Amino acid sequence: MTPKSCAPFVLLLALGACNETTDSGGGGGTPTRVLESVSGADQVVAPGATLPQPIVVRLTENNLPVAGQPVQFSVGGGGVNPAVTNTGADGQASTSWTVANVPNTLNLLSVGAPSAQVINIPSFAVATNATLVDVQNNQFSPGDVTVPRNTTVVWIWKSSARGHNFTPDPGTGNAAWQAALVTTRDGPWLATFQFTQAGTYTYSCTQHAGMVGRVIVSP
Ligand SMILES: [Cu+2]
Repeated sequence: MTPKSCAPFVLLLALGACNETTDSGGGGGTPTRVLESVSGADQVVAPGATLPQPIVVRLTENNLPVAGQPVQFSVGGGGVNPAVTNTGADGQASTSWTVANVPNTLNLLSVGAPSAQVINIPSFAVATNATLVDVQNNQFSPGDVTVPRNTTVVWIWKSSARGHNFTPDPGTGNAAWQAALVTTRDGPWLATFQFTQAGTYTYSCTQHAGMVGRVIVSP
């Protein structure tokens, strides 16, 4: 199928546009189907672990399930089982995802199906000795954490997180802490900081009044 934007007299431009369309579609051409995440996104696990819940996606066309289509799951590290499976009568397909053994990382599972745009489903691999803070619902949760020195704190923006930043309060901590700033973004995202010096570290999201947090590092 040729998108309307691919007029023959602007061949180079058209090729670029066509390639983009092809890249984003599982089977090439203009996406006519919708591939969406049903469940299993945003799980937080230990590095190298298999997610406790399967990843479930659904393929639809005009809001009706599309059965018998190959869905392909792929990851940069770790693995999936199965990597390819057909959609069922409900249009759904699922896989089991084992994340790479890399601590404190955001992982993305790429999912494709014929004539549908590729989607990315996130999970988070967090070291068992790290401290987790959720960035959601216009708050850092928990807002206050107290940790021993050398602890790594991991802030997670899940898929539903919208428009939050991470801004160390000016004049607090050291240069590394000030540089830990994360500009305003939607989830999924992940930020980490290892606290090597005792003290109280304060920060906020400048987009939302009262969205503040503290890390108290014991001597
Ligand atoms: Cu915010």
